[in-house]
Amino acid sequence: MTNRKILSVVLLAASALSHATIHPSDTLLWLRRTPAPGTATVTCNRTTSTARIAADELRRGLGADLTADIRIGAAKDLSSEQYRIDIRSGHCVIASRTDVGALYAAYDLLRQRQLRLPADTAWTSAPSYGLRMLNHWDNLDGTIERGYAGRSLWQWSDLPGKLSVRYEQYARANASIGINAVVLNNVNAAPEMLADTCLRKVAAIADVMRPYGIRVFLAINFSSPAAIGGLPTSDPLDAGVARWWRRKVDAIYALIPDFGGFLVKANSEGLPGPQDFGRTHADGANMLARALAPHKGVVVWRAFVYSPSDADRAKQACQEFLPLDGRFADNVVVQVKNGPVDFQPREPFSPLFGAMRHTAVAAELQITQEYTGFSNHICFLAPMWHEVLTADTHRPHDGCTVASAITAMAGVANVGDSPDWCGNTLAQANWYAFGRMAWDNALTPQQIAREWIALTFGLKGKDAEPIERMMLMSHEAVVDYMMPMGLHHLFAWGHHYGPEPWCDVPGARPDWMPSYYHKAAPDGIGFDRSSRGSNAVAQYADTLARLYDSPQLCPEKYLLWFHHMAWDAPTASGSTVWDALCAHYQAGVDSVRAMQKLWQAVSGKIEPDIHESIGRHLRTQLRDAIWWKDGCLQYFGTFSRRPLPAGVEEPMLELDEMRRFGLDIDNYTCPPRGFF
Ligand code: GCW
Repeated sequence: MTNRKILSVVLLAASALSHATIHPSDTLLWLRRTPAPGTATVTCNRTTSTARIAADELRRGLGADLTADIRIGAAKDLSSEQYRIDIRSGHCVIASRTDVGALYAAYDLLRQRQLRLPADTAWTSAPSYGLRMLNHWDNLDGTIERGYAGRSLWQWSDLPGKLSVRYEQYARANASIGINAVVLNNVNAAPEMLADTCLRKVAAIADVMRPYGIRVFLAINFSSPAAIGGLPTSDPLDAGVARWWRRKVDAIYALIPDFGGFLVKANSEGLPGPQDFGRTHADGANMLARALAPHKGVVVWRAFVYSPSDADRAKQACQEFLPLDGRFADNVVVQVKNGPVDFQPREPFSPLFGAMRHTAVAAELQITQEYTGFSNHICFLAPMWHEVLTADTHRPHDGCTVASAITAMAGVANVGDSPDWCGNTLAQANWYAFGRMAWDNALTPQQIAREWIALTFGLKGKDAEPIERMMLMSHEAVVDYMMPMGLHHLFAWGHHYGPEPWCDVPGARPDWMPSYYHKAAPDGIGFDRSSRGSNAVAQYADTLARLYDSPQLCPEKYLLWFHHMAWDAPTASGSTVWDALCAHYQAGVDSVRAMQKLWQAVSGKIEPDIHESIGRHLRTQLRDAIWWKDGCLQYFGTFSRRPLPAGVEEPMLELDEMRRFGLDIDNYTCPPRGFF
């Protein structure tokens, strides 16, 4: 049998094992391993619902060998969400200023107990950021934009009368990792979200979230005054428009006294915004901020903007937002995606971090795997986020990281109504990691992976090692088989799953075409953002601009992001650009095989149906990794006209065959039948 045929048999067998049952413990996420119920003695000096939840969690989860005393309000020296835990006397004392501080302490204590902390310990913990928020891209019709775990959690037609049990489970999971805000709906927002009937439904969800310390936000459509208010305009400087928003906001707070505020996507991808009326982002944001300020609400204004006209999309957010630095109201936070383009498998950090010095800035990360293989591929995202958070912006001086330049973290949720919440068990780790990093930005991916594996599978030390290694290598694997060396946006049109670097849709926006980004041609590959090209490098601090500007000094992982390189140009590793590119694609495929072996090594140590199900995901991932490698290398090979170097496997599929199914969204989960 040829290679292709052997793989074909394996993969067809794999796809025959479709849809196994979900393990019941999956629904409990990382909270599944609490010991015997009702055994611990816990006292608490408050009776609010939040305090009661904290005490009940400890009663259920602590075990009989420890008693606990929760003292809320005593610790005046602590900040509002901070807590102190002291178990040195063999009796546990939890001190906090607020009841939500005690709730976070309870979850932390349970986590530490499962991780087997030393018995004589005391520690204090406070969040790195005050706003730790999930953004749902959920629509009112129950669909989720870029969601890969079923339909929306929010059962709009049942609300406000009927509450799904999942709402409270969701609130609990979030609180257990410190998430304190959720935006319920898609940033591509329907104006109807603000209709009175909808707001009553939102209020019912907010009532469930409140005891868990979670404030509800809504994404709004900027033209709501005209769309649902009957006004002739939505111009933010129009007095009638400002009045309409004030009344709307007052009405929301009458229903939801702790409402968080608005998330706004404006003048981006066809959505309305202040620029439609000749106004700036600051004009728009500040008008909303004035309406929210009396209630202590905030406006989270997204910086994800790009227009079809500009020569380099990566530069546009800075061009639009930097001139407005310092002009946003105090209760406005500008939310910036981690990279300058769009949640690609790897991007350098957005130069807005560190540059917006007089504006509150949030980092927006994507937990849902729009660009990293959906919930089909195993890709632990903590290493990518860590890379961004620890990047040195050199602004205002060396050593100032992205983590220190931001005041909030937002994550685009990967949660849906599927029984395992996220599409597969391993994808739950990304939700967990986001919360943990937003609480403590000094945590490393390894620490988070260890915690999560222990909490989820009950495995530690040597037993946990294969899973830990698999998780920690998975992001780099995805980068290697999809878009190594700084390549980006090679995705198939529309669905963003498989490769389509050859995509050419007549009449489409150039910046929606992969060729805009990879610029592959007989003379080489990559986007020239150096000082000889679009000069996007100049948006970074001088130290970085100099580094990125030089093809010799630029880190290889960003080489083709910043440079158009000749195919034969040498790279830092000594090989040519073409050979290095081929080696990365092959390494991606090899890494997935290595991940399969690591996963095999824990068979028998975790629930069989979960093991089986992740095994299937990995087989799909291997198939897709080969699809990516073969598609990209063969296509780029039409320009490089160079052979595959030694060690790189021959392609399994002809380029023409791949071109045929590249657009076929229905086939993307098994592209294509009879492929191998
Ligand atoms: O990455 C792109 C997605 C869009 C999304 C947009 C955004 C919600 O493909 O689906 O729209 O980003 O972040 O606004």
